[in-house]
Amino acid sequence: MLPRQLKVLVCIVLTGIIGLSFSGANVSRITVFTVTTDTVKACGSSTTLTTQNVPGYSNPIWNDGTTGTSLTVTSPGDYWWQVTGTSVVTNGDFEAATTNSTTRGFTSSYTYKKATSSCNGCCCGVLSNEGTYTINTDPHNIHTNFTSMGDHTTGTGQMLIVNGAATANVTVWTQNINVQPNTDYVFSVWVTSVNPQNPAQLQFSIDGVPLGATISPSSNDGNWQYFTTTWNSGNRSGSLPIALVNQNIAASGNDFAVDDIVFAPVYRKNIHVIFNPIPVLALTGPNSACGTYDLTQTIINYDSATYNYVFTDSQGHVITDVNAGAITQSGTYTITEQNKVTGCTSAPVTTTITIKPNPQKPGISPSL
Ligand SMILES: [Ca+2]
Ligand SMILES: [Ca+2]
Repeated sequence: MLPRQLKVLVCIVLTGIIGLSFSGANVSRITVFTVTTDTVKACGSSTTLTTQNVPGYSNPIWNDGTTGTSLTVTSPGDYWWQVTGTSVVTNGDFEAATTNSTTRGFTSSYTYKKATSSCNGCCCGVLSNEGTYTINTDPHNIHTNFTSMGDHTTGTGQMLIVNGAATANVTVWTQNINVQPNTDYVFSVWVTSVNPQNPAQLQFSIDGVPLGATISPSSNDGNWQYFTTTWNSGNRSGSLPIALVNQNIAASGNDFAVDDIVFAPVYRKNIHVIFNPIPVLALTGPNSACGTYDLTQTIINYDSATYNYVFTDSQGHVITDVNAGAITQSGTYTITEQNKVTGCTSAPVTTTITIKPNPQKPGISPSL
């Protein structure tokens, strides 16, 4: 049999090991310099969580998809916020020069068509054939059956416009990027159909490996939709190809536009929220006493082992000595109680104390 003290020590050590392994599971999912899970201990049933400033990172987003620097939560449990670093994609907004394949910044298995080129025998413009793409400010400029609309970046900028091929697994857009090890990245893109038939079915891929769910914009042309997935680099580093691959094999329709491709490191903080109850303080009263009064006597279920009590008089002065005989003046006194472990404090409660003078001893009256 282990002595009791040793049992307690073993329990503490085991608890520590379990705690460390839980934290370690989180570390693998987050950026190398994010190594902690914050625990927030709140009083009551609601608290507001706030993000930290992380230099070089912006656009905070929470686990429920809301954005902004704060989130009010009303349930205990696990939450996270995330900020995004600088995108490492070149020309992800397609605003750079387009006729130069170097400044275009990406390659494609589709055939590039210069938007201003002629297309002999084409029905509808330079993008009449499946498996072709260009970069332009309006899909209607390069295919008469494509909807006229603006880009996502500014509404007047350029976008990647694609007439999808009737072959699966064709790379629409790919670019080599440098990744850091053990870092979470967000890979995101804005996509819209430019023709309502057979919307595209795109997929993110990294180093040839498909990633995340299929990206399928609605058939509502010009409705830019956001698609995103995250990826942890693990032990990978250096240059890797990231890509958008089309899985739709429909020849009819399957026409889409892409804009604002982002691949950026993300910083995520996990937050574990615990709610502790707010103490409810109840007082007796009004009370009266002869000569002096002990303020602790007015507290129902007085428990100095669990709570710290703060007593103030009607002028707001804190009374440090409240035990027997402390109160000699009539008045309204205010008391709060604070749980010593959780730090949660009750609402202040007031009580009125009336101090009566002690009766004079018979025989010493000056009138006698
Ligand atoms: Ca753009
Ligand atoms: Ca098509």
